[in-house]
Amino acid sequence: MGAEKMQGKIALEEHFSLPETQNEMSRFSIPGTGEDLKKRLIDLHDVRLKEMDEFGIELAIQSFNAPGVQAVADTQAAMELAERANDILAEEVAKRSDRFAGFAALPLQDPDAACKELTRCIKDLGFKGSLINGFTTRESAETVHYYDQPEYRSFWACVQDLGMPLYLHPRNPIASRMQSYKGHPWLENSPWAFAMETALHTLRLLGSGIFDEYPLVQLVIGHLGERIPYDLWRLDHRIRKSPQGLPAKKSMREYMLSNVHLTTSGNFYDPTLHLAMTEMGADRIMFSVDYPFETTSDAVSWFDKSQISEVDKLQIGRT
Ligand code: GRE
Ligand code: ZN
Repeated sequence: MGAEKMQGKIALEEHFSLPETQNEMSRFSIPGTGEDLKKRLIDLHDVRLKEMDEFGIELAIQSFNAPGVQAVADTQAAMELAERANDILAEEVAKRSDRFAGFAALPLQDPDAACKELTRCIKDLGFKGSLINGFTTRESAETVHYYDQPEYRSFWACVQDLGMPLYLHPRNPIASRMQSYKGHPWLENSPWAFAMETALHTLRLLGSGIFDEYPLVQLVIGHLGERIPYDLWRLDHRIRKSPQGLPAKKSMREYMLSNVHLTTSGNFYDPTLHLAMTEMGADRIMFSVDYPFETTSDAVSWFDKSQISEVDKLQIGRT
């Protein structure tokens, strides 16, 4: 039997913010905990690190809060915010590079600028990849740019050349597409809307043929796959019967098994993990918390005791 408390875990959907990007998140916080959440988002070296020590997380890859740079309509402002967030993160990570690493925030309002910033973050700042908060807004708050659009092909070439993963993180649909949630605010944000939006974006990417063109690109999606593993069989089953001009050469399952990894962020439940492992294999699943939107205690007290083999636990938790 392995130790009950696993040491040396690595987590990779962990968030920080800057003071100027905190307001957009206040509506997500649980009433009464807003100020604490804000403090936790700014802090790296105090409570965050103490909890990592307490719960056996050796390394946590940090990323800029959602929707962050993706929601900045002005391209120049988005470029400046990304650069600032990445510089500050690099500075903080450098203080404890044994415990923290960084994912780049990228101004996808301009695909070339995003490639330049990603190159800088990986080559000069030592970041481990990027984390993108869903589609990008550009010019006006009501625009939506998904990365299967042709203007992003050069960006995907850049991601492949640099050889580092891209984490596709949730955001809400834009206001004009939230009609279906009207009167049901409990379904907005993290309970449901985040996953629907992120699953749709992921499936758009898989179906668009981007991974035929750039087969080495590795996407990461959180929350044990944003519901996709559960429906993977049905997706391919129905698409096969009615492909409707699908550009991609392979099945969704094939892309999931060659181009996508999942994390356990905010989804701390054995049956869901078992299903994800059955569909994806333990080597495509990685432990994460989603700090500070989730508690380290909830994530770890579940994961350390989850009913999986010690080999799988090590694979998912660290290797
Ligand atoms: C997240 O970034 O993961 C997040 C939010 C807001 C609420 C929940 C959540 O930004 O997981
Ligand atoms: Zn998150």
